[in-house]
Amino acid sequence: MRLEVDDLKKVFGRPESLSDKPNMYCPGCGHGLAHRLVAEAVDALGLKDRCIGVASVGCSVFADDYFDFDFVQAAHGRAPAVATGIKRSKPDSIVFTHQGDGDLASIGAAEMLHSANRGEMITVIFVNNAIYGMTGGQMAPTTLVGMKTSTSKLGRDPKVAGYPVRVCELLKDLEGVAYLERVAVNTPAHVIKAAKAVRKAFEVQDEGLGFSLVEILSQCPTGWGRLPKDAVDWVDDNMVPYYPLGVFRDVTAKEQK
Ligand SMILES: Cc1ncc(C[n+]2csc(CCOP(=O)(O)OP(=O)(O)O)c2C)c(N)n1
Ligand code: SF4
Repeated sequence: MRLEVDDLKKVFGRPESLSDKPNMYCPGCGHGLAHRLVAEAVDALGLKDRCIGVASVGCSVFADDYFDFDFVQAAHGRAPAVATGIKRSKPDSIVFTHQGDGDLASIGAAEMLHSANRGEMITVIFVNNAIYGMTGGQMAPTTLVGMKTSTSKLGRDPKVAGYPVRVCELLKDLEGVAYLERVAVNTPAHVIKAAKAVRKAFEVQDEGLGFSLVEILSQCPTGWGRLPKDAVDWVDDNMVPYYPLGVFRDVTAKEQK
């Protein structure tokens, strides 16, 4: 059968909320996938006109360039504080931060913890790649025990550097938190689950239920010194066992983990 142009149906395209610009991430990086999932959720829920993003400092520092709605740039670690100010002054807006693990769990640990504890009506997209990607692959609070980085050449030693911080586990008992899930973007099946989690987090914010955070285990092939195809396996083999995937808190569900 011969197909005519009119027979062809578009089944995949750029979400409206993403700008028509190439991103600057390394091949195989998970940040771009996280952006796409946010854009898809915002479009699906019809939130684009009310959406305001807060970019942090790290490889995603140019996040504002990749979305087609308003964006603010926060200083390193301060994105939840900036998001709090925006949301409180514009309660009808939908506000989210996009933060790496160095940004969120190290210099920004206090902002993350207290905005969650206050139940700020914001959504945090937390991209955990277990390393400081932008600055050259230094050890982050989330770096795994034994993992080699440019500042832990022999592997992270917990006697010296402590243990990797599990953010979802840390936040799950705070009353202000409405939704917490850890997902990954290293396989198609994980991306599908991640898309649902991101959408749920935005729904929870739109319904005014409290603070929501989605932790996305993400590949950093460059920082890890691995090929993109090996980096996706590394997530399953090394990150998922220490950072289990799943819902940690969901005030809309009867049972919590
Ligand atoms: C106050 C301050 N301290 C340190 C830095 C340097 N710095 C820039 S990005 C970054 C870490 C980024 O790592 P992460 O948040 O994990 O994001 P990634 O690049 O891995 O996505 C650091 C320490 C800075 N910009 N400002
Ligand atoms: S260094 Fe890592 S986090 Fe940064 S863009 Fe490259 S792959 Fe992504």
